[in-house]
Amino acid sequence: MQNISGEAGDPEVLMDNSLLVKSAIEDFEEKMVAKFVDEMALVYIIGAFSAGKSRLVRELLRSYNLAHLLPISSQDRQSALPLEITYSDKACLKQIDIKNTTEVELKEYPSRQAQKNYDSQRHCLRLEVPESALSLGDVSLISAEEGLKRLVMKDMPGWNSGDSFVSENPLTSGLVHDNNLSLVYVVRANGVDGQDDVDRLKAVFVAAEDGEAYFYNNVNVVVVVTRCDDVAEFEGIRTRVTEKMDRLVKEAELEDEFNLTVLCVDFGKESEKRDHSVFIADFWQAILKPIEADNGSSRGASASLAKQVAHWKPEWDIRSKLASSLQLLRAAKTSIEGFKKEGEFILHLNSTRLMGLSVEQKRKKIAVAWKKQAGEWQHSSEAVKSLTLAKDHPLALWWNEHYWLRGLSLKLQKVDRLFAKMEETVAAFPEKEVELQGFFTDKMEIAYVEARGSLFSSFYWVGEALENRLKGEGQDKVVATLLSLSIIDAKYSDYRNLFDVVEGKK
Ligand SMILES: Nc1nc2c(ncn2[C@@H]2O[C@H](COP(=O)(O)OP(=O)(O)O)[C@@H](O)[C@H]2O)c(=O)[nH]1
Ligand SMILES: [Mg+2]
Repeated sequence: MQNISGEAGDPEVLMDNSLLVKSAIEDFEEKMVAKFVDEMALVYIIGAFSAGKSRLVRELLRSYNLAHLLPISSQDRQSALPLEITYSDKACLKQIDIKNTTEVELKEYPSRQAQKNYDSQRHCLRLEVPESALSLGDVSLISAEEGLKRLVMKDMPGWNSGDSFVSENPLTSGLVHDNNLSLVYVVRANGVDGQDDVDRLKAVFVAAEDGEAYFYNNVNVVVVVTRCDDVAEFEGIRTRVTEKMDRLVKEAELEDEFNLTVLCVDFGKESEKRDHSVFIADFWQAILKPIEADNGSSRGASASLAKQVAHWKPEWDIRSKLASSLQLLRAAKTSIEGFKKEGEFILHLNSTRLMGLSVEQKRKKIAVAWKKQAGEWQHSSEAVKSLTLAKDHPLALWWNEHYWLRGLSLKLQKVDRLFAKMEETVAAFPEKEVELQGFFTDKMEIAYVEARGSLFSSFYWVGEALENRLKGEGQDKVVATLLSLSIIDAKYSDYRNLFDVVEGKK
């Protein structure tokens, strides 16, 4: 999955600032990614027993090395309970009691014998995998609910080829859901021309036409023809499947709302571990077709993340706090620039003009002249504190602790200290005759250079860059820019520190 930090496995050694920023961004992403809503898009995988349904699931998920959690695919009838496959960050297999909505985590895929102890109407297995194709982003399905949606594929127990379809209701007999994204029909190459599955398919199409089985945007059917061991036959098989489907669809009067993809594949022997990456990519694309338009630009983890950020509740809007932060930085800049003018800390005052005054009067006069030059400086701690984000804000760690306010308060504290030092120095202005400019240069120069250097560091330029770039921008862009700049800034300052250490400056 693509993420903003985008550098999992980066061989480069990360240093302090980078580690802080990186961990804070990961924390942010974790908080954002977890926002899946309950609404799901369903895709049933149907077909006769031994057509290759479970094998299809195994092949789709093979790269995750979860062999022990995957449905058993063999010549024997294996599946008794329906298996749901859906998205989660972490792989796991659960057995769900639909009625009680309870679930138990399983260590391995249960044998058919073990599955038989449970009623297939009431129980199902659910495999959760970090396959990004199963995470749909914030697409709109049937409700207007906002949030990330998951795709759920259901590997249904197969039927015996040749059995006629007796049940009147394809919904209760597990051929189609009442609310579908797409339907996957798996058939062996040598069964394509047979009549075995015709009644069931037709029942599905009729239910779709009636509206009993709802499909988002057209009835999208993906036919997976397995055991197609001769590439030369692909074209012919595709044509025959298409003609057959067209005929059934026409009989169900569904032809205007029908969308078909036929994929031919030979999975081969399991032990061969063939590469099916092209087939897999085609497969995901085919079942996601109904939400393609909605999806196009918004799919992918970072795109959906942007969409979520753009829809944050008003209390989470960081833009005004950001603007206040930048204002503080600007005030610090103005103060530092006024602090020393034309090379002097107390311009427009010299020893001659202090002659004849008592020490209190001298100090008072210096204080007034200095305030006039440098302006008022409010100690920064209260102002920074007021910019803290609430603990439940997804960016809280990044903003409050690891980067933004940390950087801001470090800079501002230097200015605080500089002003405090100046006040002390003025208050300690000596009774005896001293040359005014020389006295202040002596006492203040080092602190001043340090505060100035510290303020005008990479963090300051991040603020400057933001100021120019983010006027009137949406929050998603603001957050994305902030996070990317923080990565660059952290890296830069780490290298800078390292360089200083090597150069002996630290
Ligand atoms: N050679 C070959 N074997 C396949 C193919 N598809 C499925 N099989 C095998 O056919 C058997 C039945 O498949 P399975 O997935 O269990 O069928 P299901 O009943 O539809 O779930 C298993 O041994 C699979 O490995 C294929 O394309 N080529
Ligand atoms: Mg199976």
